[in-house]
Amino acid sequence: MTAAPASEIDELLALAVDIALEAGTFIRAARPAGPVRSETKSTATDAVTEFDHASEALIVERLRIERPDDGIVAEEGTADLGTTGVQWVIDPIDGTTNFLYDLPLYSVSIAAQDDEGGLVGAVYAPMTDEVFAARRGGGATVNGRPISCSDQRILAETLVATGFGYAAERRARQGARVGALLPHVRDIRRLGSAAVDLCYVAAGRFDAYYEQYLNPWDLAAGELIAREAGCRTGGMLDGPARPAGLLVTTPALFDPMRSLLAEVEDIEAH
Ligand code: LIP
Repeated sequence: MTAAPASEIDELLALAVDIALEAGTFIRAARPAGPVRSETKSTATDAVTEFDHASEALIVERLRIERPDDGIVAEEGTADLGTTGVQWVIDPIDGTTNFLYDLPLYSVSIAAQDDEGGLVGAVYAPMTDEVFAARRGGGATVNGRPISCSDQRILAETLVATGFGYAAERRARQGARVGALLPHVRDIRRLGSAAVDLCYVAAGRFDAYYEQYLNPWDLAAGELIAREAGCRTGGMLDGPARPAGLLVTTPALFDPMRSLLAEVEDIEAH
């Protein structure tokens, strides 16, 4: 497929932002105070609510109207092939556990990709009313204002975000690793939404983020936003950024962080 013209990429970005704002505003308004019912997916703590499904339905309906021949893949089951070479990758609520507990840090993550990777990305965090956005080669913004990663170069002064999988045996190893990492960095944060974590590195609010066992929709928008904000992104221990393992840092921290993660990789969970 030939690369989309700049005008079309601008339209894709405007659409991603508009739909993320609509879906995020909807779930913020629709969520009742107090507990909400949920079902479980991969484990008893991997929750999904009626609001995840409603957000995905709203997003998919908008995309099918505005971009009927594009592909769509979304967390709660939408999988349309498409014919244009543009594929939308959607997390209707990233940070579902936070949403379930009425905690403020959840987001709607919408990305469009082509055969070269990320084209546009939009992440809207409704409770902080911040929409992070980027287009390939066009830089990154929050609420329309340019953002860039921090200039942190010192590992011992690095604020690191991470997250954990839903399976107990994975969490045991992930907990051992973060414990081994802690004495070597400033501090750790675990906010509960990979998309928000990635955007916070992009905005200089974190210096680094790593996580394993994600899904494509967790990072599709945020990884592009981080790269366009000047971050370096890649696999947690090697290779390219991917759901199985992801590391995003300021340019100076990437190699030291990857080396540190490799050192603590062999920590056995006790
Ligand atoms: C979540 C990620 C988070 C990770 C959680 C979960 P979800 O996505 O955003 O970073 O630590 O385990 O995968 O399930 O809320 O869409």
